[in-house]
Amino acid sequence: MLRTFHEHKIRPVDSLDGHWTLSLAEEPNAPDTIYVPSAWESIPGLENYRGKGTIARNFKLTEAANVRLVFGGVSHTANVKVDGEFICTHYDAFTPFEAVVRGLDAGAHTLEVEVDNSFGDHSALHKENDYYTYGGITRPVEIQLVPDTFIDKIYATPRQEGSAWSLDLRVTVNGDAEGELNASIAGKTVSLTQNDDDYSATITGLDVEAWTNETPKLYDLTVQLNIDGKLVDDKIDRIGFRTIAVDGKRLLLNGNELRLRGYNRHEDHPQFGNAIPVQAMVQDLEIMRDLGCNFVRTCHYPNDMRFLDLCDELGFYVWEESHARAVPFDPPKFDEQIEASTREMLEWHYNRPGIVMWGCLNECDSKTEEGKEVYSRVLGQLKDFDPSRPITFASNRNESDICQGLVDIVSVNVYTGWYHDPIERIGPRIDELLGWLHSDASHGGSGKPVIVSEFGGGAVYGNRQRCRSHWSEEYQCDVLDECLRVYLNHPDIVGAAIWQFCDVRVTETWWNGRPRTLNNKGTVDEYRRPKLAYDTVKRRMLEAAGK
Ligand code: ADA
Repeated sequence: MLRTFHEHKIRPVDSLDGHWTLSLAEEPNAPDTIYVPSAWESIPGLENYRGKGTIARNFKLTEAANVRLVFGGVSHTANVKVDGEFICTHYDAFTPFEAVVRGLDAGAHTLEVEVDNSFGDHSALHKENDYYTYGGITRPVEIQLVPDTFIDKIYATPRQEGSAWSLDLRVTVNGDAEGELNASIAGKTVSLTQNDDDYSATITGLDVEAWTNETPKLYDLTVQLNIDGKLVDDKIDRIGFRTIAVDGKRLLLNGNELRLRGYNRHEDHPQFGNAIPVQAMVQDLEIMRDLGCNFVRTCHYPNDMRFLDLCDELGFYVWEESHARAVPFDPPKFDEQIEASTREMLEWHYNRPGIVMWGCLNECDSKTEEGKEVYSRVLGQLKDFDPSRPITFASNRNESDICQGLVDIVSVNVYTGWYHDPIERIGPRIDELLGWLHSDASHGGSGKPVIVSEFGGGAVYGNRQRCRSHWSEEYQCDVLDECLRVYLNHPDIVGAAIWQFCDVRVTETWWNGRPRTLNNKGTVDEYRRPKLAYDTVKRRMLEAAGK
């Protein structure tokens, strides 16, 4: 299943997860089957495979039908063919996509996905980096049978009106037939009005409980499509009623001050690559909850839809960002690929209450006029699509950043105590940076809320040293203790996200400065074994939460 709940009661849906055939262009001795979803690096012998492969299976239709194939994620490029005919291509491991094939006959059909995880000019966002680009169909796949005209996307935006709530709805359909749409939630049903490109309605006077991290109450929203008086299609999503707003230097959730405490988390696991099973996702969130966190940043790309669902269910505030970590802006495919990653994230993840801000372009060029043009474009894309959420990006350009006028929330990655300066400078350094930010010199950042979006230090699991040197668990503990003491209690900082939740694999080119070819800044190691810092982080987080 693509989600943690059923999205349809009327539309027939089947999972295509399971064993598919595998053939790898440059590895003729590879096994001839692979489980979907998985990363091919988890197959013995393929730990370092980078290149092309074809992953295929058959599916059967009992009668002629229109088929909608939905891929949660293919890493990183997919060319989809049905019965040998090219259907669509998609780039980027981290956004879902669909392939619609109309009028397929009854009987058996082949589905082939040519997958490519190679680097080069064809890939501006997936490249050698401080995290790993795996290969394969790494998220679930579904087959859905759809009528000629079917429900495509639902965009639901909650609004608070005193003690009651309302919900603005926009629904798109795929197909030409004139239909009638209705939507139901929390005991109310409305008909939607047809506009040029979509359908819309506002459901008012909803007597619902607000969504917060302590009361993560979700309500089923059901949209149904009737054509010629006959019910032909449906789609269900889950809505949490909450608002998120910026008020001067503060962040407000449902009108109340919100402070964020948590982690940056990569989708990475030594056994599963980026194809993390749902039970392991749950455990990651349970660990973060135990640590006293309420916040997770999906660095540096959109996450698996099931992980976002779990955040909604368990009550985690999420910063989700489109895919880009410290990439240059001039590769031939950059403009097209960053636009698509950003648009697809917004289209597929819009309704999640957990997501309280959108981000983009982590640690890119935010200090030149050319760079600013790109920031302005991508941040503008986020804001135009969704004015209901604040926007941000994580900057490492310090006092030379010129893009802080473009965001609602200023976010800074600060590694005092690790890459530069001793631990004693953690407090003074953030105050220097805030001093600059709230002055005229900051190009428009003054007076905005601030998140320290990355900080921390590396520790190799098991490396205990009484001399507390770099890479020891003791040193990491000292850095995090001081960072959390300062950042969690600072009146001008609304959020702090430790870099990072767990140790993660990096590409081979990053071996220098990355012992074990892992980024070792996790509070838990790659197998989620707690390091010495675990209890320190927990104490500081719980203190800050008043627990
Ligand atoms: C940056 C970057 C992270 C990671 C981190 C580090 O801030 O955003 O992806 O590379 O540094 O570990 O140095």
